[in-house]
Parts: sequence; C-alpha cells; structure tokens
Amino acid sequence: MNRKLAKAIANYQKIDAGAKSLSNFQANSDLPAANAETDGIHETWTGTNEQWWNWYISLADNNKESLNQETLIPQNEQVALQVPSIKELQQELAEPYPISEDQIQQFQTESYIRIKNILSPGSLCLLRQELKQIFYRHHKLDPNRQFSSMELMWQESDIVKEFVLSKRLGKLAANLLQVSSVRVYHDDFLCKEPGCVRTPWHYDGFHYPIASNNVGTFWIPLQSTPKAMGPLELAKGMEIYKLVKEIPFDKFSQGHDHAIIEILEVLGIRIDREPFLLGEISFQHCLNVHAAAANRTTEQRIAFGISYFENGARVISSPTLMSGDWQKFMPGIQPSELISSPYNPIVYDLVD
Ligand SMILES: O=C(O)CCC(=O)C(=O)O
Ligand SMILES: [Fe+2]
Repeated sequence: MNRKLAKAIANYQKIDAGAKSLSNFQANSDLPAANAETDGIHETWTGTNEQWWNWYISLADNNKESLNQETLIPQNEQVALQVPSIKELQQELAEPYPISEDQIQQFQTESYIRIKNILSPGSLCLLRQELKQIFYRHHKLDPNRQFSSMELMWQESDIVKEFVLSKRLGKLAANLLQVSSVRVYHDDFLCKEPGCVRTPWHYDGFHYPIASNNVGTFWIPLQSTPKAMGPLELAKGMEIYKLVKEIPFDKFSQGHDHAIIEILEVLGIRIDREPFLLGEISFQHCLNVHAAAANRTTEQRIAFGISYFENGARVISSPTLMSGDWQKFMPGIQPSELISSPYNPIVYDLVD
C-alpha cells in the first residue's frame, strides 16, 4: 500500500478509536436507536429511506466550509419554461442518444461521464414541476428539513415513468455499461434545501445490494447548478474506489468522510467539481467515488437520480444497513435472488 495512504488510514483509525472510547458511540441522533446498538453495518436498516438520507448526510465533514444561514447566496428562481406535451415528451425520450466509442471508453476509464443536451430544458422543467408536486403531496413544507428525498417517484406519475422507463436513458445506460439489457433499480428525488450540508464521499457500489458491478446512475440536475448550489463532485478513475474501500466505515461520526477527503487530497486524485448546465447530466459507474457540495444558495438544488443495473443480476447474500430499506425497491425479492420484481422492469434490451 502507498505509504501516504497507509499513514492517512492509521491516522483515521486512531481518531476513530478515540471517538468511540469517549463514548461518542451512540451520539448520532439521525441513526435509529435499533441501529445504534452495535458499531457495525451488517444489519438491517430499521428506519425509512428518507431517514436513511438524513442520517447519511449527517456523516459529512463540513469543517472546511461552515454554513451560515444568514449568508446564503441569492440565486434566481428557476424560470418556468414552455413544457412539452406528453406526445412531444414521448418522442424525445424514444430517440436513442448517439454515444460514441470514445465516450464509452472515457466512461469505462474515468468511471463517469458528463453529457450535455441529453434532455431538453422544457422536458426537465416538466419533470421538476411533476417531482415537486409528488413530493409535496406526501410531505409538508418544513423549514427545518435540510434534505428532501423520495424514491420510486415513477410509480406515482405517468410523466416520471416516461423518463425512468425511457429508451433514451435505458439504452444509453446499457451502452455505457457495455451490457445488452438493463433493468431499473430505483429513482431518487434529491433536493438539497437552501443551507443543506455536503453529501459525504462514497461509491454507490458500497450501497447497492446488487451482486454486479454493471450498475450505473444518472444524476440529472433540474436547474442549472453552480458550484455554490451543491453539484456532484466526481473523482476521476475506475480504481479510486479501492482507496475508499480500505477505510473502515463509521456510522456514528464524520470520520469516514474526513479520512476520504484527506486521502484524495494527499494522493492528488483528480476531482471534477464543475457546475452543471441545465440539460447536462452525469452517469456514474457504481465504482465511481463521488460526493456533493453544500447548497449555499437561497434556492433548492433538485436533482433526479435514476439507477439501472444489468438484467440477470441478483441481490447480494447479506445486504447491510448501507442499502437502507432496499426491499421497498424490489418487493418480495430476497437476498441472493434474481432481481425481477414488477418495480424492476427491463428498460432496454438489445433484442427488442
Ligand atoms: O445528490 C446528492 O447529493 C448525492 C447523490 C448521489 O450520491 C447519487 O445519486 O448517487
Ligand atoms: Fe451516490
């Protein structure tokens, strides 16, 4: 192991042991009590998926950028654009995106790819309106909420369903992952309210209960997303996850995120922190290491995540609490079984 890396990990383990011996052990108020009885992750998540996200962002180290609610940066509200009719939307989403061999190679090497103009601004505006409507059908406005999240939005709306089950996105995911057929795992409404803290560093493969590396996620910002609003931050390279894998996870503190920040810095790993334009999206391989910045603006940062996996993949044999309430995303499917519930339809198949 690289000497600098070994030192950074040893340093983290010392801090982590110190924190635990000071009985910081059950100090995370976002962790459900039943999950605070052990210090491991090899157990079922006992809260909801929404609580999972709240707990997860509580593990982000925000020491470097303290957030002050009074100094949020004023941002123009997302302007309402002319939205397409359902027919126009269906036409747009049926159109395959012509991805080049070079782009596929780039994705396979760097572990993610950004693509511009994949969805029209009008369609994204329609998606944003629809997602907000669904979210507020279920949740009250709450000024204390930092992160507003919800999954399986496509089950509640024909418009969202058009996006999630679209040939445009499904085929693109299959082409980038180099597989012949993909199913959907879940979608994710990811709204950082003004002043919301960072999302900790991670790779999704550590979270997904799927026994395959052919899994990827579109991250679709639903407004142009400057650095101050909390865009995704993407480490370049398919091997970077190996560094992160070495670091023991701590479900109570910000130590894990802190250690990754240190390691990425010490080793000079290249990180893409560029803003996203409206219509620009990223697709991350499940081994891509990423985080997201805090939202320092006065407006909501809304992104829509859609995750696809190789058709034929199974559930891992022992899912952990890192996967949240994963059975919601594949009702009736047990560990080690083939993932084929009605919530995971085939979205693209080469032979169709
Ligand atoms: O939007 C965020 O803050 C994080 C999203 C993320 O990690 C993901 O979609 O995999
Ligand atoms: Fe992620």
